[in-house]
Amino acid sequence: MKMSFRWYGADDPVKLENIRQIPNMKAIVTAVYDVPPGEVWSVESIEKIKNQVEENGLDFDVIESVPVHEDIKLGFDTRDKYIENYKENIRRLGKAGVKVICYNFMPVFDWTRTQLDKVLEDGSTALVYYKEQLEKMDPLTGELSLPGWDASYKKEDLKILFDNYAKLTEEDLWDNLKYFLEGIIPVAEESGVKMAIHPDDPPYPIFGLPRIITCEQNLDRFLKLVDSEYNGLTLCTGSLGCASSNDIPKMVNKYAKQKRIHFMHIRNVKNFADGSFEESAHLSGCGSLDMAAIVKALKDNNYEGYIRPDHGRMIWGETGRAGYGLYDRALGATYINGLWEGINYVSKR
Ligand code: DNO
Repeated sequence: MKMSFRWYGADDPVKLENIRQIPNMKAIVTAVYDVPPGEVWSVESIEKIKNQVEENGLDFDVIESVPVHEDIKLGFDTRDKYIENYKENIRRLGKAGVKVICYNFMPVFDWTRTQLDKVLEDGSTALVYYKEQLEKMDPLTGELSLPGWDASYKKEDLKILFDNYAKLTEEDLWDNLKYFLEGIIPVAEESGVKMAIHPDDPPYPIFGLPRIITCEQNLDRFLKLVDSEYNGLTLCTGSLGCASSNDIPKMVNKYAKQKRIHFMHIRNVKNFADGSFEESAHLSGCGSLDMAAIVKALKDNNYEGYIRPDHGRMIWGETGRAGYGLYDRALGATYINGLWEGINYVSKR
């Protein structure tokens, strides 16, 4: 495995100089943030972030994300133009040495939470998703905003998008995903870049919008849409794990064995009976997931892809981008390193 860390570019309050001091930190996960979704990334912008990363002794290996334009998800006629742009981004990133691209196929919104600063018992704050709060949220106000979301939508755009999605079934979304993959995967193969879809978070439809990358059955279906090693997964333990029906160690074991996981997002989540959840510290005892079983499943299958500690709580008075502070994610990386070393040690005895 290769340990990595997400960095939001020069504006990120978390600095590369600090990230590089986390033990075993090897690679940076980042993106070009100066162009709207659907457009081609300039070679200059790609080179600029690559240089910043490499000047700090880290590898520029993983992109999260190259966003997929909504016209592709909706299957509009204009999609071919956006797919061409996407292919060009893959080519340019491959030339710059990128090994993995993470993306998602969630309509309109990326990962969703109902509160970003829930104070936990120990005084830290965390991202949470409470069913009760969700029911009171109106996505059409345009006031919802989370790190990673496309913040450019205006109220009017959202209304049009929602109307368009109202006409789209889950099967249509599958067809549109297949069409997209058939376009891009051959280019990914030629460019030596592994594509790694991120699961839907939470893994079920919300606000009436369809979501399909949600469970083992659907991941099986996804991998068959284009049966290439370059069509793979970002296995996000927290996104899939907030549905208690998903057996995460089993899924990690299965897809790692098939060599279809290229990127792991590792974090824990505390689930409640009504489907609500809180993002907890990484340690197994703090949430609902068995983190040792997850790391063991990777180790057992000689996982050689990337791992990044996922969302952290805000601790020690840190302020910044919710879920993406330095301290708790660094603790997460250290915990994952510890599990990896421990499991390795025991398995060799
Ligand atoms: C959340 C992230 C997601 C992820 C995208 C991939 O913190 O894991 O926003 O980057 O879904 O496209």
